[in-house]
Amino acid sequence: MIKTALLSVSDKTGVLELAQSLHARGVKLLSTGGTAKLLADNGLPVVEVANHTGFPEMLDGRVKTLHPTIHGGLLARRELSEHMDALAAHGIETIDMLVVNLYPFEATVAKAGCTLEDAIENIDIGGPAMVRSAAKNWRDVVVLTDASQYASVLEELNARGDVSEASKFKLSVAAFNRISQYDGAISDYLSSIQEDGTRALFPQQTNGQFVKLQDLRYGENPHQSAAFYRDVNPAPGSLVTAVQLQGKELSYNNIADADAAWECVKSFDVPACVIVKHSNPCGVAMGVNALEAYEKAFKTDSTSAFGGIIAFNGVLDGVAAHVVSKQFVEVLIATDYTPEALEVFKTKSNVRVLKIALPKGDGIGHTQNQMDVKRVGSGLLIQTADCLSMSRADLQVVTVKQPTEQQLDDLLFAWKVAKFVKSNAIVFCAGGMTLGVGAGQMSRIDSARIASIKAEHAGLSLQGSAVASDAFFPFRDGLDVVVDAGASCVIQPGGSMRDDEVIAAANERGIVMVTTGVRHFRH
Ligand code: 93A
Repeated sequence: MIKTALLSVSDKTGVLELAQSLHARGVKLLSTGGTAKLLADNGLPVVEVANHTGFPEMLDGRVKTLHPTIHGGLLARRELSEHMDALAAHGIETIDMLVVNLYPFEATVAKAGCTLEDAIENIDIGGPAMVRSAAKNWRDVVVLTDASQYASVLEELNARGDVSEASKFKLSVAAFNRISQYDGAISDYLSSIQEDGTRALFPQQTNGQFVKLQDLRYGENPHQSAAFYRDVNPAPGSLVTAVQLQGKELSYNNIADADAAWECVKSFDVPACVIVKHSNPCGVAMGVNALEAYEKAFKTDSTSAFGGIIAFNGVLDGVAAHVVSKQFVEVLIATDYTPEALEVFKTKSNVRVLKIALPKGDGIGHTQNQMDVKRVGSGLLIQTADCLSMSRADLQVVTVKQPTEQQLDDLLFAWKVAKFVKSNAIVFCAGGMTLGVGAGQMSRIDSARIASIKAEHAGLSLQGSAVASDAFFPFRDGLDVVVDAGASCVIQPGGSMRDDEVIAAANERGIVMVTTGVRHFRH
């Protein structure tokens, strides 16, 4: 039975409605300054913690609830007579429900210009102390640490007059998770403050704040166990925000490939389609609509597209869905589907259909501000995500021959795709579609050979095509391979010791070469 509840929240969302329902059930309300004021202003009878403990809030509110009357009331085990006798001896009442959300530390330090003093003042001490007391004593105390929990607890109270043991345990676990997250954020922030007072991009320690989304059936291979986690605060428009509308459970490889496809397709600001196999794009194209983009992307490498992951950066309509459904597809991603499109895939119940909203704002671009993490032995490599994009103004023409408008468009398209292809990457393109993709080879010349062989197998002409190389050509041999195959222009970072030799070769072969000054290794 819940007789007394203590409410102390920084984020006041939903707390008034919760308090009203508790009051209607005859629950006595205790509360701290700001929360008490809100409840009292709305006509609820509420006892201020200061009156309850007989001790005023002090030190600018730093000491509000840190009092034996509060912690005794939360920690006493109701079934132990010694505990209850101790409470009685000191005139302490039990507190059966605790509703707390903490000073907004994370939001404060996320603000530009946050000073160390701002951050420190937003470290909640009394809130986490109460949460820990209540969560430790979970059999006797219901602990709510997030507004999203109010509705289900009220529902349970209304239905059965009490909160079940299972729910109380879950809430306790959620409470300790929240405290660990909170402390993690504090320790990450403080560890990032450098000697000169500025904040390092990478903290001295990292508490890897992730939330488990699901266990996976297995990992990359069936003998490996696996699970899927998301960041506590996922970037808008990232894969973890996807809603699965139908189909089998996503596998480890599905998720990895879906991420590669989605990140690539998201980087286009016109209708585009990306088909991924084994984390490499095997077909990428732009079109007037989803259908045209898909048909062009499929043409690049229809063999590899079998069983692929297909992503669109817009809504998939019935016509396009009908054409896509003719191929074997593992995962389909779009920003949305028309009812006709969904109808098409209903009959193919194995196809995993995902819907992901593009991030608001410009709506395009690589997921920003994400850290890229790679496990090495017992260590961790962390880097900022490769989210650099390139425009015409960034390009430098290094050959005698100057590019046409069409060639510049093709080169920028090829460059955009190359960024998402495993190194060494060589990508032939023309007319807004890939013609041949050479990925993941240990030598650039082999990637070039593979890309041209694949175009030939697909029956695509490379005459006049544009080629992107994700890093510089160390020798002229790789360049000769792509020009022999028909390329008329090349985009590459430049910066090789033998740039002169490579540029001379481009001039000798009569092609256009532009350099970007940046490379896009991807491993
Ligand atoms: O300053 S504190 O660390 N010291 C306390 O004793 C204390 N008790 C509750 N912060 C404390 N709180 C926090 O106050 C709660 O966690 C909550 O976030 C906030 C609610 O304050 P108010 O009701 O005055 O708006």
